[in-house]
Amino acid sequence: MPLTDRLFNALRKTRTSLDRAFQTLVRCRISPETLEELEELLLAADMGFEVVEAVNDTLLKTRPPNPSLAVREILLERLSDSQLAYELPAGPTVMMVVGVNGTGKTTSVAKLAAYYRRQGRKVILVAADTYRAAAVEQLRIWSERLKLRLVCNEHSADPAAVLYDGLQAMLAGDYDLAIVDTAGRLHTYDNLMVELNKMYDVVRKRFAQLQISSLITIDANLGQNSILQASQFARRVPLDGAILTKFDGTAKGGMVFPLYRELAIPTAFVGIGEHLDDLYQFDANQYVESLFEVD
Ligand SMILES: Nc1nc2c(ncn2[C@@H]2O[C@H](COP(=O)(O)OP(=O)(O)OP(=O)(O)O)[C@@H](O)[C@H]2O)c(=O)[nH]1
Ligand SMILES: [Mg+2]
Repeated sequence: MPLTDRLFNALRKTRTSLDRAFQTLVRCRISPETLEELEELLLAADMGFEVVEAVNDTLLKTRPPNPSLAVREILLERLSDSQLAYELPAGPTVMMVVGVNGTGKTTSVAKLAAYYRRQGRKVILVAADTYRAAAVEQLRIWSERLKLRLVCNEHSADPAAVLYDGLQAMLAGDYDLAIVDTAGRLHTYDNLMVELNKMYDVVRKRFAQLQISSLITIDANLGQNSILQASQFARRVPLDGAILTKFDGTAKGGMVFPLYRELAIPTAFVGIGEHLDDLYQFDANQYVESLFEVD
């Protein structure tokens, strides 16, 4: 099944309940009371207060005959700033994948490797999660499946040292994209955040010729707390985009909006399953369409 169809399926729950709310609005007059159902649904889908306020204001002010169309436009407009779209730098690049524990970093690293290899990039993987032996093993299995070079060092507890080795190997070989798996960390653990900074310093100071691009993985099921976590990460390290993981099986498909509007983090990819090709490159138009087209 094409990825767009699978995104459409993943958003089914959100879409059908939104549609029900729009039907109510068409049947009854648009008023603060009748808007309540729609408001609750938008919040339950994690679209955030900014979206809810804009929807309320516009619908109350203009009372459009087709509220669904009006809301579709509001949502599209909110994602249309192309300056904020994610793009991987063209030259030799270090892609850091960071995020809270269990949000899908290692799986996403493998999916990204497959994705960018298809785009013609020469990919090398770096296993910089030195906390768990199983973490390196997990990425090794993916690297073998993908037939990609993996740099790891089971004997070093310092992820910055592993990263250094990985980037040396990148420059020595014919690679132009190093994808780095990092350990899961909570933004509240200061020493782990300092460690992450140290990794960025390795790239900036020792490999100044390489570009850095960082993606944060966010589990779509975790709700508003993820926004707080992402904002804390963003204060400590540069974030260029988000991978919303576990979109399959969630009714919370709206995180894209607060991430973009409140934190200026564009959604770069959406994870829709556990397999290598279950990675959808985010497209705002397709995404908004998927929230509205009624099946
Ligand atoms: N359904 C679904 N499962 C996913 C997706 N992405 C990751 N997973 C699953 O989520 C679990 C955790 O994924 P990992 O990639 O190990 O997460 P992690 O962030 O590397 O975890 P730590 O290294 O422990 O912090 C695994 O069982 C994955 O198969 C997704 O898009 N959809
Ligand atoms: Mg991991």
